[in-house]
Formats: sequence, C-alpha cells, structure tokens
Amino acid sequence: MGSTSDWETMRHAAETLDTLGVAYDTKVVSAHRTPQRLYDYATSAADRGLKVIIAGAGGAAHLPGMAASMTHLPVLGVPVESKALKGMDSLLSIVQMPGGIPVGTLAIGKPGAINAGLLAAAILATSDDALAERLKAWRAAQTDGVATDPI
Ligand code: RP5
Repeated sequence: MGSTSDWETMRHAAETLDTLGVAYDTKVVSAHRTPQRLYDYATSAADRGLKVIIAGAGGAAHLPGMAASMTHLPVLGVPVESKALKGMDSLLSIVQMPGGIPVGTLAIGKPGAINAGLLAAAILATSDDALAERLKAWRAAQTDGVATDPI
C-alpha cells in the first residue's frame, strides 16, 4: 500500500487472506515518496516467491500500475477512498491502464480490498486444491448466511 493511512482499508484484504489461510506480507511502498522501494519490491517479487500482488493506493494512485510495469505477476489494484474526491481519482488512476500493462482493478475502499483478497485466493486456488476447497466453503457459508426474510 502507498501509505500507512491505507491500512484501514487494506487490512480487509489481509483479514480475508487470513480467513482463507493464505500467506502474505504487508508493506508500505509509495510510488511517489519511496520510488526506489517500489522498484526493489516489484522487480524482486517473483524471485521472492510472491504469486500475486495486491496494491492499494489513493489519490494519484500510481502504485498498482508502476508495480505491474515491473513484474509479470498478476497485480490487483485497490482504489483507496480519498478525502477530496471520494476515491474516484484513485479508481481512474488505477483502472485506466494503457493496453499492455494490466492491473485487475477492484471497487473503491473496503469492498475492493475484501474482493482483492478473494480474487487473489481464487487465482492461487487454480493450482492449490486445498485452497480451492477453503474458498468454496467460504462462499457456501456466505450463501448460507443470507437471510430470506428481512426481519
Ligand atoms: C497515496 O496518497 C497513498 O496511497 C494514500 O492513499 C494517499 C495519502 O497518503 P498520506 O498522505 O495519508 O500518507 O500515495
């Protein structure tokens, strides 16, 4: 994530991965304030064994796209809600990539962070049968938890 201030949003991705038993690491990596850290993180990601990168940032949110430009790993972008523009700036910064460097862009804020965790798990589950079973169980529990009556 681009800032410690993004953690309140991005912790929902981490909690989702915890629930599904997916290992991850968390880092603050700013495209603007720590560009060398971003370069080092993205260029070494595959060799360090990472399989998917979830990149959350707000405002002029260059982090996901810049990360994607420096690794062949799938990058999922979470637009963090900004104070000035409610995350529309974040969303458009992340989603509108030129053809050739994809970023899988999620919804603004908490729902996007949760779904980034779920989507990362789904990607990993294509080569991990045990994780696929946990993911299916999680989804079944979600379905079972939806009431038929509003009261
Ligand atoms: C972005 O600027 C970060 O991703 C964050 O969402 C936003 C504001 O950062 P702070 O000023 O709170 O550190 O780079």
